[in-house]
Amino acid sequence: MAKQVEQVCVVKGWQEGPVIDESTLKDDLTRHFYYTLGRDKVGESQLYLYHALALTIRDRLVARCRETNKKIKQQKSRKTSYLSLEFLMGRALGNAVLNLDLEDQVSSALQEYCTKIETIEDAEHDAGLGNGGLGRLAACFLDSCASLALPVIGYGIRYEYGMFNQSMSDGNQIEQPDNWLREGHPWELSAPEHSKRIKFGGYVNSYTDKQGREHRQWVSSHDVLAVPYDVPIPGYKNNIVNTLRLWKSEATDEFNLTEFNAGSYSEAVAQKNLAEQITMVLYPNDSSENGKELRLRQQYFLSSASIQDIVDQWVNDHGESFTDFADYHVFQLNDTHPSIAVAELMRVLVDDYELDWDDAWQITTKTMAYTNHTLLPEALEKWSVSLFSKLLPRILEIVFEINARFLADVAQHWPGDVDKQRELSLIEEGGEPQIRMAYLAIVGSYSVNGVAALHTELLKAGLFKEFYALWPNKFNNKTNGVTPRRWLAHCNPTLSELISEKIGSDWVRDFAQINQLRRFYDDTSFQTQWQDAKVINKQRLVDLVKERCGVEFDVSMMFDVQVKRIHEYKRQLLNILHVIHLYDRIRRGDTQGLVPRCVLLGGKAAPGYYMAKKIIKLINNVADVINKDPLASSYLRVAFLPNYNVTAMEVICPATDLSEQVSTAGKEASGTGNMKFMMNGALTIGTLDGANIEIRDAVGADNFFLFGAEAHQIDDIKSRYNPAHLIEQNSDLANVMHLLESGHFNLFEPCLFDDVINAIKSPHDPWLVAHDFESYVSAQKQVDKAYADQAYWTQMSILNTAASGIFSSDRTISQYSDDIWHLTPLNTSDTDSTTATSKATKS
Ligand code: 9L2
Repeated sequence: MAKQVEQVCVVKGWQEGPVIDESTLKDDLTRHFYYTLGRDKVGESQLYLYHALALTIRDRLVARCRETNKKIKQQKSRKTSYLSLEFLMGRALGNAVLNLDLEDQVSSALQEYCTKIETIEDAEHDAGLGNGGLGRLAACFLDSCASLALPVIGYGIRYEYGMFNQSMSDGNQIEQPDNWLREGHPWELSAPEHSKRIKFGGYVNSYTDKQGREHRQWVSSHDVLAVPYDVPIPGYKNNIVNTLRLWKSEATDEFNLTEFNAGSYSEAVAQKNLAEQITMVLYPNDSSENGKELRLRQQYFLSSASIQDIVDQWVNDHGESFTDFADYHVFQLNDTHPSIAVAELMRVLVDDYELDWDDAWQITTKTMAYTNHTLLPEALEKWSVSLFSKLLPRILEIVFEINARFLADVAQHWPGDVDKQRELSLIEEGGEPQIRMAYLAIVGSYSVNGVAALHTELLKAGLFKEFYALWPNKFNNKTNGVTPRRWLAHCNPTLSELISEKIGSDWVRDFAQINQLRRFYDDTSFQTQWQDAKVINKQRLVDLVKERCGVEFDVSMMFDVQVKRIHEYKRQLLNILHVIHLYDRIRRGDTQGLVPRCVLLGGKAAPGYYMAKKIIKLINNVADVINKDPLASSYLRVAFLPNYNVTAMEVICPATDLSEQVSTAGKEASGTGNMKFMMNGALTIGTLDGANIEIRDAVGADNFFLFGAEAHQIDDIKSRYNPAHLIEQNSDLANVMHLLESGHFNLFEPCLFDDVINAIKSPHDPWLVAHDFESYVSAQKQVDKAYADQAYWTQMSILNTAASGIFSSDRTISQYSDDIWHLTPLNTSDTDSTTATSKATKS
C-alpha cells in the first residue's frame, strides 16, 4: 500500500501540489457550494455561500502559503516568531479578496448567485481573539509583514470563546459568550502531526551522567497536547502568504489511558476537560491583570508550544547543533504575556539538548526581543513564586538561576549597593514573593521597545530607569501603526476610489505616497468630492446606529466619536461631562455658535471593572434623557453602540468627523484608533499622550485640537489637586455637577452615580477629570468654530489623511525589521508558481 502511494507521489507536478487554475473561481465556488458543503438551494442562507467562497479563496491562499514556505526554506531566511496571547483579526474574507486582487472575479462569480460580497461578508463572525489595541496591533503587524514579504510567523492561542459579546439591558452591560467557531471556521487548517506536549505540575529530579555532569529532569508532569491550527495571512498583491499558528489544548491519549487502566473512567473524562480548559476562553481584561492560575497556564502553553515548534524545525533541518540558531531566529514578545518563553527556551536548550548554561543564555539573549505596551502599574504582570513552583517547577528553577546570575552582574555594576539588587531582582520580596515578568523579559532580551515616542521616554526615565542605566542600547522606540489595507482601502471604498483617482492606487502598497494628497487640499472641487464621500460613509453609520441603538443620527450634523475599551484613564467620563455641558447650554438657550452634533461612544468594560460599567450606564442614561428631549434634538444626539468590535470600527472610522483621544497624559502608551480615524480624514481632539503627540507633529498644530495637562505636569498637579475648588470656580463644571448630583440622569434610580460623582470630586482622582474639563470645553468650542466653516474643515480633513503616511504599520514593521529583526524580504520578483504552473498546464 505504502509503495503505491509513493508511486503516485512522483507523478508529475504532485510534489508541487495539485494545480489550481486561478481563472476558474466561479467553477470552484460552485463546486464547493454543491459538493464540499453539499448544498443545492441558493438564496436560502448566505452562510453556505460565505463558506463556499471562503473555501474557494482558501484554496488560493494554501497554494501561495506552500510557495512562501518553500521560499523561506530555499532562501535560508532568518525568521521572526511573533508571540502574542492576542490576535484581534476581525473578518478575513474582504481582506483576502482585496489582498489577492480578486475583487472583480468574486463579484462576477457572485452575480450568478444574485448577490454581492458586501452581503456575503455579513455571514462571517469576527475572530475576536483579543481585547483591544494590543491584539489588533498584532493583527495589523501580520498584514504588514506579509505585505512586505517578511518571513514572520504569528503564534497565538485558538480560544474557543473570544472577546465576549456585549449587549445592553436597561443601559447596563451584559456579557455573552462569543461562540465564534459554532458554524465552523473555514480559514484554518489543523496540523495535528505537529502537535507538542506541554508539561504542567510534577517535580524536578536530578541525576549525574557518565561524564559527571549534573542534569535536571522535569518528571511526573501532567502533560497537555498543543494542536496547531494554521490561518493563512495574505500579503497585498505580492503572492506571499504567511502563517498564523494558533494552538488548541487537548488531552494526551496516554494520559487518559493510564486513568482508564486504573478503572477511573470519570476521572479520565474530567482530566480531558481540564486539558481543554486551557484554550477555552480569552481573558477579557485590557491593561489589568488578575493573576488567575488558568491565565498562567495559557501563557506557558503558548510559549512552550511555540518554542518547541521552532526548535523542532531547527533540529529537523540542522541537527542538534545550535551554534547558528540565533542567526536564524527572533522571538518578538508582545508584552510580558509570553515572556515565560525566555525561561522555556533555556529549559529546552539546557535540559532537552544538554547545552551549557552559558551557551544557552547566549543564544536566548540573542533571540528574544520584548515590546512593552503599558506603564499602568496594575497591568504589570507578577506571578507568585508558589504558583510557579506548583505549576512549573522546572521553569521556576531556571528563573531563579537567571536571577542569581543577573544579580551578580548588578553587584558588579553597583558594588555594595544591596538596595539596587533588591530593586532589580526578578523576584519581588516582602509578603508573598512574586516574579516580575517585565524584568524577566528585559534581562532575557536584546531589545526592549515602547510603542510611541513619549511612552518609550517614560519607560527609560521611570519604570525601567535602572535597566536603562545598565543597558542603554537595548532600549528603542517603535511607534505603532495600522494597516492601510483594512483601515482605508477595505473599510472606506468611497474615499479610496477618490484618492486613487487623484494620486493613483499605489498608496495601498506604499502608504508614504498618501502625502501627495496635500497638493489638492485647497482644490474646491476635490473638497466637494471629499465631503460627498464623507456623507456616504456617514449614512452607513446612521443605519448602523439606528439598527443597534434605535437612535436617529443625521448626516448633516458633526459626528463626534469615542470608541475604545472603557477605562478610567481613557476618560470617557470627560467626554460625557462635555455632552452634559452641551445639554445644559441647550436647556439654558445658550446655543450661539453651537454646531449640531451626534456623539457616539462604544466599547467593552472588563466584566469585573465596577467603575467602567458605571460609566457605560451613565452614558446610556445621559443619552436617554437627551434623545427624548425635543429641545435638544436639533443640536445634540447621543448613542452608545453595543458590542464595539473590529467590524463595527470598519463602519465607524470612515464616518467620523471628530476623533476623541482624551486620555490622561502619560497613561495611553500609544493608541491606534487615533491613527485609523486620522487616515479616514477625521480631526483629533486630544491630549499630548501616546501617539497623539506624533499625530499632531505630523499634521501640524493648526490641524489638531489640543487640550489638557501634559505628562510632565501631572505629578505637580496631583500634589495640590482640589477638584471642589475647580468646580466652584468654573460655572460650566458646576452646572454639570449639579445636574449629575440632582439625579437628573437617574430620576428613578437614586444614588446610582454617587461613586462616579465622588470619583470626579476626589482630591485623589488619578485621572484629573475635573482639572482638564475647562481646557477640554474650550478646545471643543474651537472644534465648533472650525466645523462651522465647512471648506476650512474639509481642508484640515484632507491634510489629516495626507499626513497619516507614517502611521501605516508597514512603516512600523520596516523599523522592527531594520533595527531589531534584521530580516531580508522574500524574493517576490518571480511570478508565483501557482500562476506559472497553471499557465504551463494550459499550454
Ligand atoms: O500597543 C498597542 C496598544 C496601545 O496602543 C495602547 O495604548 O496596547 C495597549 C495600550 N493601552 C495595551 N497595553 C497593555 C495592554 N494593552 C494589555 C492588553 C491585554 C492584557 C493586558 C494588557
